[in-house]
Amino acid sequence: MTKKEYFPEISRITFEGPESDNPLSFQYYEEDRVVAGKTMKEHFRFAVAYWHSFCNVNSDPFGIGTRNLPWEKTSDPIENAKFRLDAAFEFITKLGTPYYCFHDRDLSPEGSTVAESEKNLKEIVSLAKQYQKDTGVKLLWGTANLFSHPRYMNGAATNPDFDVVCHAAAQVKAALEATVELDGENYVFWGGREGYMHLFNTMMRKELDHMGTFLRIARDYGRSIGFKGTFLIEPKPMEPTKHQYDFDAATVIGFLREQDLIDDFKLNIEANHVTLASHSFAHDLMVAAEVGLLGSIDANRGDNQNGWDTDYFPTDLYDAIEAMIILLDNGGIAPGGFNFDAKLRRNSTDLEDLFLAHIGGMDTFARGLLIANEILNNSNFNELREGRYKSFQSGDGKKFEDGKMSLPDLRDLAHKKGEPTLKSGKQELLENLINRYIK
Ligand code: XUL
Ligand code: CO
Repeated sequence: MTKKEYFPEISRITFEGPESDNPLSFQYYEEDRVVAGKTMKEHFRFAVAYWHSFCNVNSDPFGIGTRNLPWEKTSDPIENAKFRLDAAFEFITKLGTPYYCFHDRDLSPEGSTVAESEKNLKEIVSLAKQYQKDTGVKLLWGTANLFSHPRYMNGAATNPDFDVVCHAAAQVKAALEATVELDGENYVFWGGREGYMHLFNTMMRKELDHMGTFLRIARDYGRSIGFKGTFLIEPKPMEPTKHQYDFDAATVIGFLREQDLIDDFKLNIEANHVTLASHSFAHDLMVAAEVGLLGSIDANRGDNQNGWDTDYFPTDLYDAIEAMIILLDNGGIAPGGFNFDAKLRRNSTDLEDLFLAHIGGMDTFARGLLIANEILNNSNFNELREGRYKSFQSGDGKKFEDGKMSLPDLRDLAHKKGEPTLKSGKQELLENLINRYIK
């Protein structure tokens, strides 16, 4: 890509290694380097989030935007959408992520009717298809924005008004078609306003069933138009609602089982959403991975001093190591990936800041991967865990696991064996072990 219209000072970001002091280079992310049998590019399948990177002007509830978007050149929103696309592909190819992700309304503006919105989206999608072909950049996932428009103030699929549910369906139908047209590998549902603001003006059971019905018909339509990828639900406990139905990984897994969606849906785990639910990022990754439902990752982080979804770029090495230990054990993330659902701070106003932020995120995970791989290969990390359960490997413990023991059987064993000896959990040993590998 030789175009230099929007980021003229910046050329393709390359790997220069940890010794380099060039902030516009990768210190750890070396896309072709093979680690644990796969290139780094294949491990992460990094994606740029269209909304934060190309639409967000860094406004907050207390002030207007501070970020100048040079692609917002005219008063015609469709023309701007085309400039934005041009800028997006210039940025993505210079950064070198293989994927991007979008909401329908990030790509093209809402029209005054459903048909006009559909026409706008189709027009930009046909251009995006050409950009993808020219650059080799691919679509990790598409989604529909069912939370910004005032009509969704009481929810989308769970809105108490059926007319709103129909509008949500129209948007999902068009967004699914756009995703299929662009060969998207996944499709995301983030239920931003699928929840409640007050428990007693809400029929929670009815709304959950509506959500299940909505997701089943969306899945069926997606499959009918040739979508072969994974449908993903992105848990979040709250914000913008007081309570969001897709609270955390465990809640969503229960819902998918109850609603007969488990074969087509997996989870898109976002770090800052998990911490909002008072878990660690690693916790929800593990909850999803252990039942084969870890679909994709929205990479970002919260702030220990703030209780909201700050969407910082991920720079916490320790979190990245924990995540990569789980990812390596999981056999990777494909066909999902790592989408930077992260935004610049309001006072990050230089054009290069968008590059610096992504470079930091990619390097943090690449370094995390290298360290996690060392830990798994060269230490007794997994044996420490497995060893704690060795009493279930054979004999009566194994019989219990196999469901072949009754409560009285166990009582008799307890009586016979007497008081168990205390066995250390070795937590400090494990924590020290991880730190020893951070070099
Ligand atoms: C909001 C959020 C969304 C979803 C897609 O917190 O994470 O951007 O990722 O709708
Ligand atoms: Co997200």
